[in-house]
Amino acid sequence: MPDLNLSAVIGLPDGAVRYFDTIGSTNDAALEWLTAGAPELALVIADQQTSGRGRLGRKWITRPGSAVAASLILHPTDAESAHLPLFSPLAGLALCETLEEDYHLAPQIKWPNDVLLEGKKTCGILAEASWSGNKCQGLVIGIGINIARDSVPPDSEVLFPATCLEAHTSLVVERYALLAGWLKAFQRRRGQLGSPEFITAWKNRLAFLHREVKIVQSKGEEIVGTLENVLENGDLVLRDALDQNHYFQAGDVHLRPL
Ligand code: BT5
Repeated sequence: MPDLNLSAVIGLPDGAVRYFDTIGSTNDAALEWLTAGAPELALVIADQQTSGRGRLGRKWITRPGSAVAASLILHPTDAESAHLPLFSPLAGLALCETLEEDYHLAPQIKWPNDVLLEGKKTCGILAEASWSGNKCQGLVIGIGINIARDSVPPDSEVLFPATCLEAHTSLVVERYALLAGWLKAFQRRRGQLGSPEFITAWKNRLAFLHREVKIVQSKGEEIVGTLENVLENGDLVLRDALDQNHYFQAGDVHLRPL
Protein backbone atom coordinates (compact mmCIF):
# COMPACT_ATOMS: atom_id res chain seq x y z
CA MET A 1 0.00 0.00 0.00
CA PRO A 2 1.47 3.41 -0.89
CA ASP A 3 2.37 5.58 2.07
CA LEU A 4 -0.18 8.29 1.30
CA ASN A 5 -3.88 8.96 1.36
CA LEU A 6 -4.74 7.98 -2.21
CA SER A 7 -8.30 9.32 -2.12
CA ALA A 8 -7.02 12.78 -1.20
CA VAL A 9 -4.17 12.70 -3.74
CA ILE A 10 -6.52 11.71 -6.55
CA GLY A 11 -9.21 14.14 -5.43
CA LEU A 12 -11.89 11.61 -4.44
CA PRO A 13 -13.79 11.28 -1.14
CA ASP A 14 -12.46 8.99 1.61
CA GLY A 15 -13.41 5.38 0.97
CA ALA A 16 -13.77 5.90 -2.78
CA VAL A 17 -10.40 4.30 -3.64
CA ARG A 18 -9.37 0.65 -3.23
CA TYR A 19 -5.70 -0.13 -3.79
CA PHE A 20 -4.13 -3.57 -4.40
CA ASP A 21 -0.43 -4.42 -4.73
CA THR A 22 -1.37 -7.35 -6.95
CA ILE A 23 -4.73 -8.26 -8.42
CA GLY A 24 -6.11 -10.34 -11.30
CA SER A 25 -7.87 -7.45 -13.05
CA THR A 26 -8.95 -4.07 -11.63
CA ASN A 27 -12.01 -4.24 -13.93
CA ASP A 28 -13.11 -7.50 -12.28
CA ALA A 29 -12.69 -5.97 -8.80
CA ALA A 30 -14.57 -2.84 -9.90
CA LEU A 31 -17.45 -4.87 -11.40
CA GLU A 32 -17.73 -6.78 -8.09
CA TRP A 33 -17.67 -3.55 -6.10
CA LEU A 34 -20.31 -2.09 -8.43
CA THR A 35 -22.58 -5.08 -7.77
CA ALA A 36 -22.01 -4.65 -4.03
CA GLY A 37 -23.04 -0.97 -4.17
CA ALA A 38 -19.96 1.11 -5.02
CA PRO A 39 -20.57 4.88 -5.05
CA GLU A 40 -20.31 7.10 -8.14
CA LEU A 41 -16.64 7.79 -9.02
CA ALA A 42 -15.20 4.92 -7.00
CA LEU A 43 -11.77 3.82 -8.20
CA VAL A 44 -9.82 0.54 -8.03
CA ILE A 45 -6.06 0.82 -8.50
CA ALA A 46 -3.42 -1.90 -8.67
CA ASP A 47 0.35 -1.90 -8.93
CA GLN A 48 0.38 -5.19 -10.84
CA GLN A 49 -2.26 -7.22 -12.68
CA THR A 50 -1.85 -10.96 -13.16
CA SER A 51 -4.76 -11.35 -15.60
CA GLY A 52 -5.33 -7.85 -16.97
CA ARG A 53 -7.90 -7.86 -19.74
CA GLY A 54 -8.06 -6.11 -23.11
CA ARG A 55 -11.05 -6.08 -25.42
CA LEU A 56 -12.52 -9.25 -26.95
CA GLY A 57 -10.64 -11.59 -24.62
CA ARG A 58 -7.20 -10.11 -25.34
CA LYS A 59 -4.65 -9.66 -22.54
CA TRP A 60 -3.31 -6.46 -21.00
CA ILE A 61 0.09 -6.62 -19.30
CA THR A 62 0.72 -4.52 -16.15
CA ARG A 63 4.13 -5.05 -14.60
CA PRO A 64 4.79 -3.92 -10.99
CA GLY A 65 6.03 -0.41 -10.26
CA SER A 66 5.87 0.76 -13.86
CA ALA A 67 2.34 1.61 -14.94
CA VAL A 68 -1.16 2.75 -14.07
CA ALA A 69 -3.87 0.10 -13.88
CA ALA A 70 -7.12 1.58 -12.67
CA SER A 71 -10.87 1.11 -13.07
CA LEU A 72 -13.34 3.92 -12.53
CA ILE A 73 -16.91 3.13 -11.48
CA LEU A 74 -19.69 5.36 -12.81
CA HIS A 75 -23.45 5.48 -12.48
CA PRO A 76 -24.40 7.18 -15.75
CA THR A 77 -27.47 9.43 -15.71
CA ASP A 78 -30.38 8.61 -18.03
CA ALA A 79 -29.14 11.28 -20.45
CA GLU A 80 -25.61 9.80 -20.40
CA SER A 81 -26.98 6.29 -20.86
CA ALA A 82 -28.03 7.32 -24.37
CA HIS A 83 -24.32 7.74 -25.20
CA LEU A 84 -22.74 4.73 -23.47
CA PRO A 85 -20.43 3.81 -26.41
CA LEU A 86 -18.84 7.26 -26.09
CA PHE A 87 -17.52 6.72 -22.55
CA SER A 88 -14.39 4.93 -23.73
CA PRO A 89 -13.61 7.66 -26.33
CA LEU A 90 -14.18 10.11 -23.45
CA ALA A 91 -11.58 8.30 -21.36
CA GLY A 92 -9.07 8.38 -24.24
CA LEU A 93 -9.75 12.04 -24.98
CA ALA A 94 -9.34 12.93 -21.29
CA LEU A 95 -5.96 11.19 -21.18
CA CYS A 96 -4.84 13.04 -24.33
CA GLU A 97 -5.79 16.38 -22.77
CA THR A 98 -3.90 15.54 -19.56
CA LEU A 99 -0.79 14.52 -21.50
CA GLU A 100 -0.97 17.71 -23.57
CA GLU A 101 -1.54 20.08 -20.65
CA ASP A 102 0.60 18.55 -17.94
CA TYR A 103 3.39 16.83 -19.90
CA HIS A 104 3.50 18.84 -23.17
CA LEU A 105 3.07 15.69 -25.26
CA ALA A 106 1.22 15.33 -28.58
CA PRO A 107 -0.83 12.14 -28.20
CA GLN A 108 -3.21 10.76 -30.79
CA ILE A 109 -6.13 8.37 -30.53
CA LYS A 110 -6.22 5.16 -32.50
CA TRP A 111 -9.96 4.73 -32.98
CA PRO A 112 -11.80 4.11 -30.82
CA ASN A 113 -9.70 4.83 -27.73
CA ASP A 114 -6.08 3.64 -27.68
CA VAL A 115 -3.75 6.53 -26.87
CA LEU A 116 -0.65 6.66 -29.05
CA LEU A 117 2.61 8.59 -28.72
CA GLU A 118 4.54 8.87 -31.99
CA GLY A 119 2.38 6.08 -33.41
CA LYS A 120 2.90 3.62 -30.56
CA LYS A 121 0.36 2.52 -27.96
CA THR A 122 0.89 3.85 -24.45
CA CYS A 123 -2.62 3.38 -23.08
CA GLY A 124 -5.50 0.96 -23.52
CA ILE A 125 -9.07 1.37 -22.28
CA LEU A 126 -11.71 -1.25 -21.53
CA ALA A 127 -15.25 -0.07 -20.73
CA GLU A 128 -17.70 -2.61 -19.36
CA ALA A 129 -21.32 -2.07 -18.32
CA SER A 130 -23.46 -3.91 -15.83
CA TRP A 131 -27.08 -4.34 -16.95
CA SER A 132 -30.38 -5.06 -15.29
CA GLY A 133 -32.69 -5.88 -18.22
CA ASN A 134 -32.03 -3.04 -20.64
CA LYS A 135 -31.14 -0.51 -17.92
CA CYS A 136 -27.47 0.26 -17.34
CA GLN A 137 -26.76 -0.20 -13.60
CA GLY A 138 -23.25 1.08 -13.82
CA LEU A 139 -20.17 1.39 -15.93
CA VAL A 140 -16.55 0.45 -15.30
CA ILE A 141 -13.86 2.25 -17.28
CA GLY A 142 -10.56 0.41 -17.04
CA ILE A 143 -7.43 2.28 -18.06
CA GLY A 144 -3.91 0.94 -18.41
CA ILE A 145 -1.13 3.47 -18.98
CA ASN A 146 2.51 2.51 -19.56
CA ILE A 147 4.73 4.94 -17.65
CA ALA A 148 8.23 3.53 -17.11
CA ARG A 149 10.24 1.59 -19.70
CA ASP A 150 9.69 -1.66 -17.76
CA SER A 151 5.98 -1.41 -18.51
CA VAL A 152 6.40 -1.94 -22.26
CA PRO A 153 5.84 -5.58 -23.25
CA PRO A 154 8.26 -7.14 -25.74
CA ASP A 155 7.25 -6.90 -29.43
CA SER A 156 6.41 -10.60 -29.46
CA GLU A 157 3.59 -9.99 -26.94
CA VAL A 158 1.82 -7.11 -28.65
CA LEU A 159 -0.27 -6.81 -31.81
CA PHE A 160 0.59 -3.12 -32.28
CA PRO A 161 3.87 -1.31 -31.38
CA ALA A 162 3.92 -0.28 -27.69
CA THR A 163 5.62 2.54 -25.83
CA CYS A 164 5.54 4.33 -22.46
CA LEU A 165 5.35 7.95 -21.30
CA GLU A 166 8.94 8.09 -20.07
CA ALA A 167 10.21 7.32 -23.58
CA HIS A 168 8.67 10.62 -24.75
CA THR A 169 9.18 13.09 -21.89
CA SER A 170 11.97 13.95 -19.49
CA LEU A 171 9.40 15.18 -16.95
CA VAL A 172 8.80 12.94 -13.96
CA VAL A 173 5.46 11.16 -14.36
CA GLU A 174 4.00 10.43 -10.94
CA ARG A 175 1.19 7.92 -11.48
CA TYR A 176 -1.30 9.25 -8.94
CA ALA A 177 -0.86 12.81 -10.20
CA LEU A 178 -1.45 11.46 -13.71
CA LEU A 179 -4.63 9.69 -12.56
CA ALA A 180 -5.83 12.83 -10.78
CA GLY A 181 -5.27 14.85 -13.98
CA TRP A 182 -7.08 12.23 -16.07
CA LEU A 183 -10.05 12.19 -13.71
CA LYS A 184 -10.32 15.98 -13.76
CA ALA A 185 -10.20 16.08 -17.57
CA PHE A 186 -12.72 13.21 -17.72
CA GLN A 187 -15.21 15.06 -15.52
CA ARG A 188 -14.66 18.31 -17.42
CA ARG A 189 -15.53 16.71 -20.79
CA ARG A 190 -18.22 14.37 -19.44
CA GLY A 191 -20.93 17.04 -19.54
CA GLN A 192 -20.35 17.37 -23.29
CA LEU A 193 -20.78 13.66 -24.07
CA GLY A 194 -22.33 13.28 -27.52
CA SER A 195 -22.21 17.01 -28.32
CA PRO A 196 -20.54 18.39 -31.48
CA GLU A 197 -17.77 19.90 -29.24
CA PHE A 198 -17.01 16.48 -27.82
CA ILE A 199 -16.92 14.73 -31.20
CA THR A 200 -14.74 17.50 -32.67
CA ALA A 201 -12.24 17.33 -29.79
CA TRP A 202 -12.04 13.54 -30.18
CA LYS A 203 -11.81 13.65 -33.97
CA ASN A 204 -9.06 16.31 -33.84
CA ARG A 205 -6.82 13.78 -32.14
CA LEU A 206 -7.69 10.84 -34.32
CA ALA A 207 -4.67 9.06 -35.81
CA PHE A 208 -4.77 7.95 -39.48
CA LEU A 209 -7.71 10.23 -40.41
CA HIS A 210 -7.98 10.33 -44.24
CA ARG A 211 -5.26 7.68 -44.42
CA GLU A 212 -5.43 4.14 -45.75
CA VAL A 213 -6.15 1.64 -42.98
CA LYS A 214 -7.18 -1.96 -42.59
CA ILE A 215 -10.07 -2.95 -40.37
CA VAL A 216 -9.93 -6.48 -39.00
CA GLN A 217 -13.29 -7.76 -37.81
CA SER A 218 -13.73 -10.18 -34.94
CA LYS A 219 -14.14 -13.15 -37.29
CA GLY A 220 -10.87 -12.20 -39.02
CA GLU A 221 -12.45 -10.60 -42.10
CA GLU A 222 -10.38 -7.62 -43.35
CA ILE A 223 -11.49 -4.47 -45.17
CA VAL A 224 -9.06 -1.90 -46.57
CA GLY A 225 -10.04 1.71 -47.20
CA THR A 226 -9.65 5.34 -46.24
CA LEU A 227 -10.53 6.34 -42.69
CA GLU A 228 -13.10 8.87 -43.80
CA ASN A 229 -14.83 10.07 -40.63
CA VAL A 230 -16.30 9.26 -37.25
CA LEU A 231 -20.01 9.77 -36.56
CA GLU A 232 -21.76 11.38 -33.58
CA ASN A 233 -22.29 7.96 -32.02
CA GLY A 234 -18.59 7.08 -32.33
CA ASP A 235 -18.96 4.75 -35.33
CA LEU A 236 -16.11 4.78 -37.84
CA VAL A 237 -16.69 5.35 -41.56
CA LEU A 238 -14.31 3.62 -43.96
CA ARG A 239 -14.48 4.33 -47.71
CA ASP A 240 -13.29 1.50 -49.92
CA ALA A 241 -11.68 1.62 -53.38
CA LEU A 242 -15.16 1.45 -55.00
CA ASP A 243 -16.25 4.55 -53.02
CA GLN A 244 -18.57 2.48 -50.86
CA ASN A 245 -18.85 3.46 -47.20
CA HIS A 246 -18.55 0.82 -44.47
CA TYR A 247 -19.58 1.57 -40.88
CA PHE A 248 -17.96 -0.01 -37.83
CA GLN A 249 -18.85 -0.02 -34.17
CA ALA A 250 -16.01 0.08 -31.71
CA GLY A 251 -16.73 -3.27 -30.05
CA ASP A 252 -16.01 -5.71 -32.80
CA VAL A 253 -13.04 -4.57 -34.88
CA HIS A 254 -9.32 -3.71 -34.85
CA LEU A 255 -7.83 -0.85 -36.80
CA ARG A 256 -4.39 -1.06 -38.41
CA PRO A 257 -2.60 1.55 -40.52
CA LEU A 258 -1.41 0.26 -43.87
C1 BT5 B 1 -7.04 -2.60 -24.62
O1 BT5 B 1 -7.51 -3.70 -25.25
O2 BT5 B 1 -6.18 -1.87 -25.01
C2 BT5 B 1 -7.70 -2.38 -23.25
C3 BT5 B 1 -6.72 -2.49 -22.14
C4 BT5 B 1 -7.36 -2.12 -20.83
C5 BT5 B 1 -6.42 -2.37 -19.69
C6 BT5 B 1 -6.98 -1.87 -18.40
S1 BT5 B 1 -5.80 -1.92 -17.12
C7 BT5 B 1 -6.98 -1.63 -15.93
C8 BT5 B 1 -8.21 -2.41 -16.35
N1 BT5 B 1 -8.19 -3.76 -15.83
C9 BT5 B 1 -8.16 -4.66 -16.82
O3 BT5 B 1 -8.15 -5.91 -16.66
N2 BT5 B 1 -8.12 -4.03 -18.01
C10 BT5 B 1 -8.19 -2.60 -17.86
P1 BT5 B 1 -7.15 -4.06 -26.75
O4 BT5 B 1 -7.42 -2.90 -27.65
O5 BT5 B 1 -7.88 -5.33 -26.98
O6 BT5 B 1 -5.61 -4.29 -26.73
C11 BT5 B 1 -5.05 -5.44 -26.15
C12 BT5 B 1 -3.73 -5.68 -26.88
O7 BT5 B 1 -2.80 -4.68 -26.46
C13 BT5 B 1 -3.08 -7.00 -26.52
O8 BT5 B 1 -3.57 -8.03 -27.34
C14 BT5 B 1 -1.61 -6.71 -26.78
O9 BT5 B 1 -1.31 -6.83 -28.17
C15 BT5 B 1 -1.49 -5.24 -26.43
N3 BT5 B 1 -0.94 -5.00 -25.07
C16 BT5 B 1 -1.07 -5.75 -23.95
N4 BT5 B 1 -0.48 -5.15 -22.91
C17 BT5 B 1 0.05 -3.99 -23.38
C18 BT5 B 1 0.78 -2.93 -22.78
N5 BT5 B 1 1.08 -2.89 -21.48
N6 BT5 B 1 1.15 -1.88 -23.60
C19 BT5 B 1 0.83 -1.86 -24.92
N7 BT5 B 1 0.15 -2.85 -25.54
C20 BT5 B 1 -0.25 -3.90 -24.77
